[in-house]
Amino acid sequence: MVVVKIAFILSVGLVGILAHKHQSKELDAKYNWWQHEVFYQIYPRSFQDSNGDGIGDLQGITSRLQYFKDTGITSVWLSPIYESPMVDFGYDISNYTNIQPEYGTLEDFDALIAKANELGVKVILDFVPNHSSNKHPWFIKSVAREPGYEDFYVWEDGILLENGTRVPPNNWLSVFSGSAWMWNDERQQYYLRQFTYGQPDLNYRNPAVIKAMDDVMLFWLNKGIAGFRIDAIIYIYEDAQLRDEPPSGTTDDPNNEAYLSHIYTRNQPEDYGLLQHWRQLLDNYTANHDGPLRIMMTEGYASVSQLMEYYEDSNGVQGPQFPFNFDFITELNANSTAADFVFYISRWLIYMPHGHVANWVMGNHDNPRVASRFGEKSVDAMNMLLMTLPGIGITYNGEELGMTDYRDISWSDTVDQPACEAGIDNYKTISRDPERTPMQWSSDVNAGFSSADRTWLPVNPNYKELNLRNQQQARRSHYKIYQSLLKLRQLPVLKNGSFVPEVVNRRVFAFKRELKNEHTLLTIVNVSNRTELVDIADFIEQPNRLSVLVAGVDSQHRVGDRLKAETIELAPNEGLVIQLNKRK
Ligand SMILES: *[C@@H]1O[C@H](CO)[C@@H](O)[C@H](O)[C@H]1NC(C)=O
Ligand SMILES: *[C@@H]1O[C@H](CO)[C@@H](O)[C@H](O)[C@H]1NC(C)=O
Ligand SMILES: *[C@@H]1O[C@H](CO)[C@@H](O)[C@H](O)[C@H]1NC(C)=O
Ligand SMILES: *[C@@H]1O[C@H](CO)[C@@H](O)[C@H](O)[C@H]1NC(C)=O
Ligand SMILES: *[C@@H]1O[C@H](CO)[C@@H](O)[C@H](O)[C@H]1NC(C)=O
Ligand SMILES: *[C@@H]1O[C@H](CO)[C@@H](O)[C@H](O)[C@H]1NC(C)=O
Ligand SMILES: CC(=O)N[C@H]1CO[C@H](CO)[C@@H](O)[C@@H]1O
Ligand SMILES: CC(=O)N[C@H]1CO[C@H](CO)[C@@H](O)[C@@H]1O
Repeated sequence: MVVVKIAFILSVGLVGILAHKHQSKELDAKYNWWQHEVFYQIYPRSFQDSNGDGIGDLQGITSRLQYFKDTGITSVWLSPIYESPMVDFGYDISNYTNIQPEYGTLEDFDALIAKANELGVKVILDFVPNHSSNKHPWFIKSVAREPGYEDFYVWEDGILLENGTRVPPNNWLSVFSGSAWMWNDERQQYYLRQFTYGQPDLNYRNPAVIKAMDDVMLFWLNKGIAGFRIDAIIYIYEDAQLRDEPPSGTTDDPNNEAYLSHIYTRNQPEDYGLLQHWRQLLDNYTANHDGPLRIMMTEGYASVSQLMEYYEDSNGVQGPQFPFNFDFITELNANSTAADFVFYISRWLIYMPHGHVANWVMGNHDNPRVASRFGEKSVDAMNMLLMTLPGIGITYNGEELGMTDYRDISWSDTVDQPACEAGIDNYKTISRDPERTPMQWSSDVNAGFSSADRTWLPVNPNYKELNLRNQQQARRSHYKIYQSLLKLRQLPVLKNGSFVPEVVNRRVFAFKRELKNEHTLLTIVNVSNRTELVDIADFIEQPNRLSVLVAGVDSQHRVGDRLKAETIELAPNEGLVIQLNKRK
């Protein structure tokens, strides 16, 4: 038996520069509310349509807020709802302080916040600072060199060759293929765009841009949100000297972004400084207003050491409360061994600077769903991990039901921009549409999502069986297990307990959560497709009575069952949460 034992003593509750001066419960609730939250990601376009146009909207979300209260979710984050030409479904913004008309109005947003407050649900908004839409008035004014806006974007003359041809200033590539520089005839200059031509990069070396974006943040803070999820943070700054990037050696296609090693266009040191500035803005806002600590979480696919710098830099300057941990998406999959799981889970906890809080992202709108990545049988086990690991859990809408990707969307129904650009022969493997199909509420028409004849993306045909209402009525279901796990999270041992993992064998791993004077909890997962009989007596160390707290839908075990540490039988893909009752 391989025994890896690492104890992490979590100082949850002591975190937060403002918090530890104060002791009272109220202040703890104000400053530390987020440290053990489950944040639920709503993809607004697919959540609930209220007006029958086939597209989800704000009134739809408001009408479903009770669902969160019933489920035990107290925080949600919304993908972009701002005015946008929708080339990239809202990640191309033409007005940062207005609502996309098909989603509703600012009044609808106020109503959403009012209802959410009433139900005790906090709302986090997506913030997309890396670029605006080319339809944004700022860009139009910048093209026209209107005073004050000349340098809102990154403009360059490029290089005039001897034969009279003009070429971009350097070799930087767009994430979506080709040069990152786009010629603008009117201004007679190139602008930088790391994504589509319709998404020009804002120039954060211009203080006026920073001021404008601060104002955007304050606008939404004043509407009562609890913070921001910051999109694509690694792309914000580029090298000021515009140096060429070296070839990466991984592909021969000079138009493919992977052709270059992105040392001058991603993860630049200035990115951290901007986040620290926003952190100060949010902390200042909290200090001067009632309500909870306004928080910030960041999206950035980067190395673990780069991500840790976001929590705080080497001088201890604080950045976002947490950078998303995507290891369950990028490092682990259906082929991972028990050791892989323990390794990646532990890695985050080992690297994380002292006094910070871990987080676990199980899915999002850019990646295949859990059921499709790990297998449908693994849904409950993955939710058990999400809920019993130390720190914060992040759930993408539909994962509480074990929704699956709808991979068979036809070419004519495909709307995801990169998939459309890939063409009819290649779209299926890269399309993000399969994980963005409408929420499956019931077996009613369009899964209860919309009354339209046609929805913006087709509903997954498996909705007749796989839907919330069925799962609420069933005796056992993914949803009910998810709900019971949320209840379990109230236990002090899951809030504050230490974390001790163990690789039981190649296919089974477990971890204990321990806290003085509390019963220890143990989560155990079989990551293989065969039945396992394991002996964890050594891991438990002392004589204990083992009783099942949570079991999966297909499990032979029932809640309350007693187990013997020497002979725990786990079905393929099975996970269990077990309570260890100390024998007196
Ligand atoms: C964005 O929309 C709001 C509300 O309609 C409007 O008042 C504001 O002027 C717009 N901002 C810009 C930069 O166009
Ligand atoms: C000028 O030179 C560049 C680089 O050698 C070449 O790509 C381009 O086609 C030339 N333009 C003309 C008009 O000859
Ligand atoms: C926050 O407040 C501090 C002190 O009151 C001030 O120095 C700082 O500039 C403020 N930062 C922001 C981003 O508002
Ligand atoms: C898992 O392994 C199988 C067999 O080697 C392979 O076909 C499949 O692509 C792998 N899946 C992942 C997600 O790596
Ligand atoms: C967790 O620890 C913090 C700080 O040590 C403490 O204030 C809090 O009461 C503890 N919570 C529980 C549920 O034990
Ligand atoms: C389990 O997975 C292995 C390797 O992927 C495969 O060869 C085997 O057929 C599977 N067994 C079952 C019972 O599904
Ligand atoms: C990580 C990443 O690329 N995030 C977003 C950045 O902006 C582009 C363009 O809008 C989006 O497609 C990405 O999802
Ligand atoms: C939770 C988990 O990782 N389950 C895995 C169990 O084994 C099967 C088959 O190898 C995988 O598909 C699951 O992902």
